[in-house]
Amino acid sequence: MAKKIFVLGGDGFCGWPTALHLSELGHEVVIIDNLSRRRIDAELGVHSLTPIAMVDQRLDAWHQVSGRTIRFHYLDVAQDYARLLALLAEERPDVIVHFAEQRAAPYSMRGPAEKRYTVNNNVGGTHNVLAALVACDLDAHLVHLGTMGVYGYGGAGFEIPEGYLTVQIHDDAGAPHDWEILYPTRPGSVYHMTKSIDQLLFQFYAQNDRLRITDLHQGIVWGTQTAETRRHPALVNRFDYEGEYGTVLNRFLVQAALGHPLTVHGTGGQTRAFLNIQDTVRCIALAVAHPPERGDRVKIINQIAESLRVRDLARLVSDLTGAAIEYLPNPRKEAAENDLDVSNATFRALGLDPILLTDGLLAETLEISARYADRVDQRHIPARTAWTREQQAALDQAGPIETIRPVLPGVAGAGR
Ligand code: NAD
Ligand code: USQ
Repeated sequence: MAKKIFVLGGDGFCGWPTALHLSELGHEVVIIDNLSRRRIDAELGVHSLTPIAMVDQRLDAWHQVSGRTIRFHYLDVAQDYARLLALLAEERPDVIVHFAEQRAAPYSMRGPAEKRYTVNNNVGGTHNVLAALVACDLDAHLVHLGTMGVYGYGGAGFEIPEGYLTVQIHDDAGAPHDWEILYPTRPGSVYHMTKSIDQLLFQFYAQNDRLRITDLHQGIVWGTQTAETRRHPALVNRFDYEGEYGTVLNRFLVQAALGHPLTVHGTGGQTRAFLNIQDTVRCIALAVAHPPERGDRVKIINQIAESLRVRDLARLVSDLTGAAIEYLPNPRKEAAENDLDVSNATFRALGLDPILLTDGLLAETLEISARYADRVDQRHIPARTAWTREQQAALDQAGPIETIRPVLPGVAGAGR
């Protein structure tokens, strides 16, 4: 059934292809975004690897290729509560997909200004949405993008469940009681901490106001294009490659295309969960189609395809391209080695057959990396933000990494 869907943060890396996919499925999509991500690029002096069009050009191109209309509202969900409330009250969407947060862990650790911005923006924005839903008595399904990082990547020898953990407590008389609690959070950055706080906000509003909420604990998204963004050059998705917003696999692919050594932090023993962007949009469509009932607890779903160690990822990319691998001082405070076994039972049961790294799409992302290699500013490749003063000193001493050699000779941009 076609629904009216607000996509908060619909100009971003996950939000844009999701808005297109939901529109393609026949839903009425309205994007809400304050374009802060584009402004942060300007602040950092970088831009997306891919040349992303302005919002109105994107929407025109979508109308041209699909005949469908997506509307756009320029609005800051964290700062402009009154307009958010008015818009919800007037439009009364069936679903709100909420991507509108500052999502880079390194950016959130740059300094007090970025820490405060990340907390105020993410927690304030999420709470505004919840308060507004109650204020205008709107029973919309809120689908929020959370993160695997709330679990803390613990390798305790068991599969991390989907959001809840059954624990046994003994009362004063010694009798055991089973309790289901939110899985204890252990965020590793200010950004990840905001997602932990979001979880508590959701728990409260689901319990107190019977809001229908799905929280998707997503792993690291890789790739850039989806079936819809491939349909016109002006629909191309953004691609972050630099040290603040670039995520590890996409960074490795760009580095390989440039002949830059792959920047492994520490031993590369960190295990993380990964998901292709095409599966992000599929999962969100599945979550939209399967809302919780009013009065249900928050539905928490892990949105991941597979787990890998960073050094194995580097080896995979190196085997494919011949790229050199460089082990660097780790700028982050994180376990040097961890296991990560995560359940993705819900999406699998709903029919998701996730794309794996071995399925051939790495080559497409590599091709895009090579095609736009001219646009890379190599000064922005190294990670420059450390988690602690001591790590910052070590990082500053390490200096810039030199480019070693081209690995894709003959491809435009290789070897710069
Ligand atoms: P992104 O930065 O590309 O997109 C976020 C969008 O939200 C941007 O367009 C930005 O302008 C907008 N936005 C931010 N604050 C806003 C505000 N106050 N009001 C209105 N718009 C605002 O990030 P992304 O990679 O698309 O991530 C989207 C969501 O998915 C985030 O919540 C992130 O935490 C989560 N997530 C992302 C990944 C990943 O690998 N990219 C993985 C797991 C979870
Ligand atoms: N890493 C490297 N080399 C690099 C970049 C990163 O070794 O050049 C390492 C990091 O130290 C870390 C791992 O790779 O151990 C992942 O880093 P990342 O930057 O790819 O991902 P992260 O900071 O965890 O954040 C990203 C998204 C965030 C999302 C999260 C999902 O930016 O929005 O919430 O992935 S998850 O990691 O599953 O929590």
